[in-house]
Amino acid sequence: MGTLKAVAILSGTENVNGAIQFTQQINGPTKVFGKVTGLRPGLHGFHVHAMGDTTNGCLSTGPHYNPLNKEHGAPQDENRHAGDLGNIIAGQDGVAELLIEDSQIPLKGPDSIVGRAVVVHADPDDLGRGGHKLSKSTGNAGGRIACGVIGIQSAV
Ligand SMILES: [Cu+2]
Ligand SMILES: [Zn+2]
Repeated sequence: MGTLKAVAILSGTENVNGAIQFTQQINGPTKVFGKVTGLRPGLHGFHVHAMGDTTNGCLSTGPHYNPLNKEHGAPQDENRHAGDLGNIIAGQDGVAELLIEDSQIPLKGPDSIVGRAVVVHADPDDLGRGGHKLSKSTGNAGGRIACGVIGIQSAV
């Protein structure tokens, strides 16, 4: 049994940068870990978006990855986009270190996230609960301040 590995190098506006690693044991949950720098302190929406296309910056990564055609939600919700990974939290130094484990973002198979993109947002994701007209589609997380395409790192 091997471990699948993928990586996304984030870049964007306002000097936001980061590197996010993904690992998955065959048929297990995916671990997502890494660091994003240059953020405003506080919460920032963090998602897998559908396209691995940065032709027009983070805008061309499309909507939240949603192979099951659900509504936007929190990572622990039944009704959520597969790409809904919640928020990352930056400290006063503007650095967010994250460690997420999630079962809806495999690195292999028909719903694989490889070739799609990770996006960090300007604002907090309201997890579908904010009552805003965008809550059920994007969590009203504001602009896309950094993104990176998820690529295969190794599959041993
Ligand atoms: Cu997003
Ligand atoms: Zn979503």
